[in-house]
Amino acid sequence: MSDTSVRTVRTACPLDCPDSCSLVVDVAEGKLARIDAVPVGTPGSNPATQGFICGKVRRIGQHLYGPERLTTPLRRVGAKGEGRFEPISWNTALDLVAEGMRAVAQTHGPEAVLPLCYGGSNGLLTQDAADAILFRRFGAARLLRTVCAAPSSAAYQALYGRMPGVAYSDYDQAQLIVIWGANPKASGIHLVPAIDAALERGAHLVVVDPRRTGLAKKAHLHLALRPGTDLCLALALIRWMFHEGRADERFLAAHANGVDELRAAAEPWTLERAAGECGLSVDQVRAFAEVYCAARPAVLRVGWGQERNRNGGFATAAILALPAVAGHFGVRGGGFTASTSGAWGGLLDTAVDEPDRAQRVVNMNRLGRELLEPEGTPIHALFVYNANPLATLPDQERVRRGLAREDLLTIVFDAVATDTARFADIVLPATTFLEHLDLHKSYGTLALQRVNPAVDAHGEARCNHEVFLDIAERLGLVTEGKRPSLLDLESRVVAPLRKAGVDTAALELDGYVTAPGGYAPIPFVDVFPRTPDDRIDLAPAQLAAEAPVGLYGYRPDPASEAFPLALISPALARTTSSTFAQLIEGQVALTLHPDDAAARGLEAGGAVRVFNELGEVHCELGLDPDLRPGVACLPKGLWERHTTNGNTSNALCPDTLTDLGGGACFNDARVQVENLPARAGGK
Ligand SMILES: Nc1nc2c(c(=O)[nH]1)NC1C(S)=C(S)[C@@H](COP(=O)(O)OP(=O)(O)OC[C@H]3O[C@@H](n4cnc5c(=O)[nH]c(N)nc54)[C@H](O)[C@@H]3O)O[C@H]1N2
Ligand SMILES: Nc1nc2c(c(=O)[nH]1)N[C@H]1C(S)=C(S)[C@@H](COP(=O)(O)OP(=O)(O)OC[C@H]3O[C@@H](n4cnc5c(=O)[nH]c(N)nc54)[C@H](O)[C@@H]3O)O[C@H]1N2
Ligand code: SF4
Ligand SMILES: [Mo]
Repeated sequence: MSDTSVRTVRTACPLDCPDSCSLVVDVAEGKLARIDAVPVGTPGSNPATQGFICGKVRRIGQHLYGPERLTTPLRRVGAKGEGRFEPISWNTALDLVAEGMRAVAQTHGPEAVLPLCYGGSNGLLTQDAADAILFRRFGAARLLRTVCAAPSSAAYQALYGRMPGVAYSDYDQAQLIVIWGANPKASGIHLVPAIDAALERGAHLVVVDPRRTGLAKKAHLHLALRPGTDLCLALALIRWMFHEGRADERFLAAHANGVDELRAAAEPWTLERAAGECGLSVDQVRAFAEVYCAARPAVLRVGWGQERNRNGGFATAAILALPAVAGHFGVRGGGFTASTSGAWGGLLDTAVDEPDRAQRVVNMNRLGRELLEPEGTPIHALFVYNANPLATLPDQERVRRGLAREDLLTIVFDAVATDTARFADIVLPATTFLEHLDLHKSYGTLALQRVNPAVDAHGEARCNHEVFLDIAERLGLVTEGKRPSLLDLESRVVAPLRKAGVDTAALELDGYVTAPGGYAPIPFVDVFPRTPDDRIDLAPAQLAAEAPVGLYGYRPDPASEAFPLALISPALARTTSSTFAQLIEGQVALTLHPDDAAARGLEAGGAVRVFNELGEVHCELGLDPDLRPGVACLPKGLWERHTTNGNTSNALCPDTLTDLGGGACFNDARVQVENLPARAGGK
């Protein structure tokens, strides 16, 4: 092959990652030859990219053309879960899916069909697009997409109406950076250079995380709190500021409602009480409070680690309240950064305007329970796309038992043969973002970009748009001539932006479009809360109504004598949730602090059993002195192959819900660890 056959395509990464890199792809004979960041200074590229991308996407060729890639539709021939399939044609597969859905609807009603999707593609044209046309017109049950970000979004929406926060590029202006419940070194790597630049200039860094992460090692102060106690820490800072005269009363009077309610909620949280609950020293908490008030500008990056527990919603709310109480807004580099996905003020939401009439609502965090002991219309058909529920949802053993139901019609539509796909009746091969058109709004920056198809679809893979509309046609839900194209949906998505005066022409020119307030707005200068009265609401009535134990109410640690260790499951640099995990060779170890291992007579490299009342995982043990004692760690997103008995951390995660938003409580898993008797391994 000669070099002249290589063409170059500009595109953007719509994976579930906050950074949304602008990419350049070299294509040879329709296949991926090379993928990398657009070089620094390339006109129109998302400035956050800064000329580099993560290793996962640089090696995405292994995912595109690896042995797990699905290339044809498949029909199950073995028992459920056994993973024996035969290839079938697309026509047969689509007929079978449509007939199956019709048959379930005739016998049990359309709400017995549950579409299940989450973060596989964050593109605006691969979810809430043609899928919404199909499932809403069909009358399927409605999925609450709560596995991630639900409690944070509820808090952010209620306090600030999701007002945009501080851009990555403004971190180098800050004198203090607080990284709270986030690990940008793995999960949003483009924030790291700005933090490094600020540190070089003499800025202070505080990290709040039960692990001594890479950034925590560089921090001036690392608060290795007990998981799930962030609410106590944030409220203690708030109380201290009010008591010590450090609260910015003028800013609060001008811009916030609910100040007295917040002050009252914080009142019980003295530094001593919070330190006790968080497992920190009083001096550490006081030092944090002092530096947080003294340094200006101060910026706080709130991640998702603090939300994945029973107190996650109010923890995020109290953290987001800190810059308001301290008066940190109004200067470049001052305030907070949270998800930017709602920062477009409703101008960029969905491609379709289809009423959702479903009465049956299913919280995805309870999938196992809903499949086995339903709280409404029983589910008889499950359509999985953009998700890998067996690997990613809580209470894995229940999910697996649910998927194993012989009477459940399961369709799995994915690019690779996931663990979930093994339980399918019909498997449909999907294209990846390098093979189809999409539109992507970043959730860490304020860039909207077009995702251009770069390489040929591998095998017979097809994109979500085409497949959902093909099924809809077979079910008589879309009539010929009324079938929208991808470009139709794209223009519907951007229409409200155009109407609001935003120039969207850049999308067609490989450029990015930014939100109405600009790419790097200064909060309280360029942008303001999007609440009904444009003020911060520190005591939102809707949150009070939803709260299980009152506004900013704290629920204690669920640990017991039998299960004393808190299991956390943070992100791996090598995966995006469960995506790309098939490329991790060998098994993955559970890590413990050396003291916790020694107390149990466990050794590094030994086979252990991690267990609680929900399930058990058999795997290898690793020692990690950077872990807070009392905390065990087994990363999220693993596949069955990564442990000896096929269970992952999700088998130990309860399907209880967060205080706000119905979110997942992954980090409320409490476990015990013991040596695995020699014969207990294997499955
Ligand atoms: N133990 C534990 N588990 C967790 C968490 C935790 O903290 N602890 N956190 C979780 C978090 S943060 C999240 S966001 C969830 C993610 O949960 P999921 O969304 O279930 O996980 P992903 O790995 O993102 O799965 C996406 C799947 O979609 C497929 N896909 C990608 N693009 C397309 C497409 O265009 N079409 C179709 N049809 N399929 C496509 C991918 O190949 C992949 O298999 O997992 C949660 N799971
Ligand atoms: N490489 C990579 N990048 C990703 C992902 C991935 O899987 N891999 N996932 C993407 C997705 S879906 C999401 S939602 C984001 C998540 O982005 P982040 O929230 O940055 O996710 P993590 O890297 O898991 O970092 C969370 C940190 O919180 C800590 N933590 C755990 N429990 C607590 C707690 O109770 N309190 C506090 N303060 N900290 C706690 C963990 O030790 C961990 O270091 O990242 C996205 N980016
Ligand atoms: S996963 Fe994140 S860091 Fe990697 S290319 Fe995509 S946007 Fe960039
Ligand atoms: Mo997530």
